Amino acid sequence: MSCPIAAVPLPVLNEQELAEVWMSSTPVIVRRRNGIHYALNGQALFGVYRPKTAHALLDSLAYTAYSEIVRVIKDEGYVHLLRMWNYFNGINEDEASLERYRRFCVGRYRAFAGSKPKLEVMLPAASVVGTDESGLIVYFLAAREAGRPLENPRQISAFRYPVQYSPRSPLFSRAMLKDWGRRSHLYISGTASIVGHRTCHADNVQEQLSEILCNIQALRQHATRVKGTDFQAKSAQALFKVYVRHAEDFAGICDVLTRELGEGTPILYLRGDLCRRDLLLEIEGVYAC
Ligand code: 3EB
Repeated sequence: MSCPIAAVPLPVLNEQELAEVWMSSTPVIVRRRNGIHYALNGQALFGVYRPKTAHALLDSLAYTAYSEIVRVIKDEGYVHLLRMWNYFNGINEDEASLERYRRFCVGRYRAFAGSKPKLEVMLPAASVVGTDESGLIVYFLAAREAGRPLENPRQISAFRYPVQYSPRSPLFSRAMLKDWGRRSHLYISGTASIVGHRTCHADNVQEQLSEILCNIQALRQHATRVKGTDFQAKSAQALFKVYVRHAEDFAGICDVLTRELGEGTPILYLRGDLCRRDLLLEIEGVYAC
């Protein structure tokens, strides 16, 4: 069976097409179950979920997605979710009087709260991005052995946000630290211009970008402190994905990021919508050292 592919319908803004590839240095087994196409290698399980039907409200689709994912990783013995990527259309549009992002949060909460009583200590890092094409797609990385979720000292944990953002809290952690033997990875969630729980610089994309870089810097510092591994080191490798709401902001963002992160750092730019209407961009990444 061929390896799982997550075809995410977000336009690439880079001049040269880039693809994200998760590779294993040990042999991989590929399986398909419950709408999930997945690969496992003894340490990690990478999976892609697509719903069989789209005829349901998004909370119900998200509930089913997360329930099926949790069932598969438990059956396979890769119970620790490290990182989730979630993409669906109409993220800021109302569906039966509730914004679809909030419906997504409600469904995810119901699935997680049902399977994880002490969820605050084991939530995966995550990204949620809006597409133009219809449909839900979730891809994820899970492991046999737990990682360590991290919160951002500059931000209120999303699972403690006030109720104004969603009737059920967004269940994700700001980052996930994971040891893979000799190497450690730091998975950074989709990071926005949010300090405390509030959006900052609602109408200024360059200021949002600076705030995001501060948030990511704070996470790296925090990870270095708790782990003793230097994610600040020059030798740490990094990869980023940038979601941009307005394609016309791409050039200005690209200029600054190339300068800040260095010419050699791979950055994939995608056109997508974000969880709050006032968010103009979000950045996620992986550090390895
Ligand atoms: C935020 O910090 C911005 O609901 O899983 C970023 C990453 C955001 C993940 C999620 C939401 C999620 O609240 C939005």
